[in-house]
Amino acid sequence: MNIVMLGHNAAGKTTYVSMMYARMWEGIEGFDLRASAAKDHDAFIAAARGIRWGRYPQPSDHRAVFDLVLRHGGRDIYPFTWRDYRGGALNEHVSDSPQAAELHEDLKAADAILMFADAHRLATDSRGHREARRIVSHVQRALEVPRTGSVVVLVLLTKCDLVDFGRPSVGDSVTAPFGELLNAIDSDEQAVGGLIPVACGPRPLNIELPVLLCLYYGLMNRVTVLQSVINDHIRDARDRAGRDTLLNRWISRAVGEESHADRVNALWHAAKQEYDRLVPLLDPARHLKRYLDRAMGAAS
Ligand SMILES: Nc1nc2c(ncn2[C@@H]2O[C@H](COP(=O)(O)OP(=O)(O)OP(=O)(O)O)[C@@H](O)[C@H]2O)c(=O)[nH]1
Ligand SMILES: [Mg+2]
Repeated sequence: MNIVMLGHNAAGKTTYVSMMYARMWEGIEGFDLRASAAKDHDAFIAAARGIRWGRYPQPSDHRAVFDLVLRHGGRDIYPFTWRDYRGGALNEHVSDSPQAAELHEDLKAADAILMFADAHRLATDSRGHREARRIVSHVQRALEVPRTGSVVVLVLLTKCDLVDFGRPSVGDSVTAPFGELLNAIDSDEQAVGGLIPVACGPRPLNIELPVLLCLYYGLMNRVTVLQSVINDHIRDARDRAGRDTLLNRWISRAVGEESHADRVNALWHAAKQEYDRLVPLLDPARHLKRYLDRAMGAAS
């Protein structure tokens, strides 16, 4: 699964991924995350420790790609890749910035897109709205490309600890730039999306919800693909079994070709292999759904 974060300079991307990793590394409801590279793990944990004391990371100067794995009950179940862009890439043109071109390609290939928008800036500065519209147009362009699977699009409203949502019209002002995109996602059968307020720092809010939502949909996509491959193998095996005759076995052996019976065996074997990949995902997917239902019920 490919998860891509995008958002303007200082929107809070690097802060979020560090806090998210540290929270998930500690574990939640039997799930935890591990980074494949020890240096990524150490950097996330050190950054998160600082953020909890109010010391935030430096602006990113390059695109970073992290290989992570979701674990359940201490076992690796679902590897995924997480991409952090430097905010500056959003203002550059695809024709003269390799990073802007890379961002566009990554968005088209993403299974989940996390859009970061600084809620405090949206509530207090009109530049925040222009920036949000630019992110929206990047994502809209990527969603126009035909896809084979589904995509999750979440808007993370960052720095909510700095915003007083009780003040009149603040909520509308913060969410307005995303309304049209979220309506389009609602009517798109291949996309799911929504807005999630988050805060990182001494009083964190909704740190694990975005990542677990993405991983749930990724996991369910994988389950659907595996089920469909297994069904195809079983259907082909039954079809071939209907054509298996003694004559076909003799002739195939005589000319050194695969008989219908050999093919049936190979298809059952392939179906069994896919089934062995599918089974370890089912229990975690059910657990994750139960957790998310509860978390979203509590948040609404
Ligand atoms: N109060 C508050 N400040 C935050 C929060 N998250 C991030 N910040 C502030 O926002 C600044 C930028 O955060 P980063 O995570 O570096 O932003 P980024 O999106 O990675 O920025 P670039 O790397 O420049 O693209 C931090 O230095 C903090 O000052 C938050 O939840 N609450
Ligand atoms: Mg950064």
